Amino acid sequence: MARAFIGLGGNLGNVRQTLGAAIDRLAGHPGVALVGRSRLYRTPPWGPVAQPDFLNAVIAVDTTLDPHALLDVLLDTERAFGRVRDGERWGPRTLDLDLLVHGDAVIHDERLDLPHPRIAERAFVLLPLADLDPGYVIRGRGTVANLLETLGAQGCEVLS
Ligand code: PH2
Ligand code: MG
Ligand code: MG
Repeated sequence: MARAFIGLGGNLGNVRQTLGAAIDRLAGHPGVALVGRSRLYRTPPWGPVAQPDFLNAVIAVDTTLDPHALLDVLLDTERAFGRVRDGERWGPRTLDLDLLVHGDAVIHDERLDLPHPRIAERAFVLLPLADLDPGYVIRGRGTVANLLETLGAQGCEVLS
């Protein structure tokens, strides 16, 4: 059994509803137990693409699935909620589920980079992660709380 953190985001359609339904679907998987759920944040788009604001959240799960099997469940869930992967990288989407951390797993292959390489630069990940586990140490970078203190909120605000 491993504790995993999953980032959720979206900026097309009724995102609040989509994120809630995606969490319910993931929690219903026999290999996944929902342990915690952050507040919801409205976040300015990060990256090179001009696009609407995102809603972002993070959930903590305990899972018997290995990282690649959990990734498959996340990709299935994205498809179930209308995600099409023909758009531009980092462009707008109905639902994005990112595996951020899976126990102690360190993986760099064509499908997975674990821990997720950009956690420490993104307030839209760190803020919801801090709701769940502010003392969590991002390998080689420090705790979530300390990283946030340096980075600031980058315009992200709590919705719920
Ligand atoms: N996801 C991206 C690109 N930019 N910006 C915000 N605020 N939130 C996201 O989830 C996000 C983004 C690609 O996955
Ligand atoms: Mg993403
Ligand atoms: Mg993604």
